[in-house]
Amino acid sequence: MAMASVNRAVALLIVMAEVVLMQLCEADVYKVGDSAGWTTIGNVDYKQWAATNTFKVGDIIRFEYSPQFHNVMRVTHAMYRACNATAPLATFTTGNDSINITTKGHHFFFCGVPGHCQAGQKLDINVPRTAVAAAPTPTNSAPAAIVPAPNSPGSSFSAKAPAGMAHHKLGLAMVAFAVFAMGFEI
Ligand SMILES: [Cu+2]
Repeated sequence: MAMASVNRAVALLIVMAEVVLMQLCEADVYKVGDSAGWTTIGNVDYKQWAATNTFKVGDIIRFEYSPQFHNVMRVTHAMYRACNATAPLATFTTGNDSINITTKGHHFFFCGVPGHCQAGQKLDINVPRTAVAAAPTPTNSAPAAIVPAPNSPGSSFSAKAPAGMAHHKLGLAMVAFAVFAMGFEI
């Protein structure tokens, strides 16, 4: 009888773990500017576009544009503010560029064609540092969550630590323990 309860608890735990994993791994693809794409035509408000989406680590940002007229440069915050295209961190020129978001924090892009960034063809993708998905949060936040992560060169705005991920795992462990304990009581 007790064994059956434990088995049921374990089955429940596996289902819950799968749900959490699905939430973590489900990557969305965002086409920058939606139907307008990556352009200077029509005064697309990329700030507004970014604000209406919720980005997370694992998402893909796709820039679609005519490579004759535009490009994509990944830049630092300082370069982004100044529209300084002299030393981008990366340059993309295919006209259909998919960029993987691998860290939390801000990711800055603009078009490197002279005048285009100034005209508003610039994009700030912000991945919130706090987990968006509702996860059981332990009341006593463990210091183990602080894990140093490598910064991308030249950018001081990339993620400092995958703290959300660590919290997630800690939360999952707590749920596992709770379910397991319940299983024994029943
Ligand atoms: Cu352009």
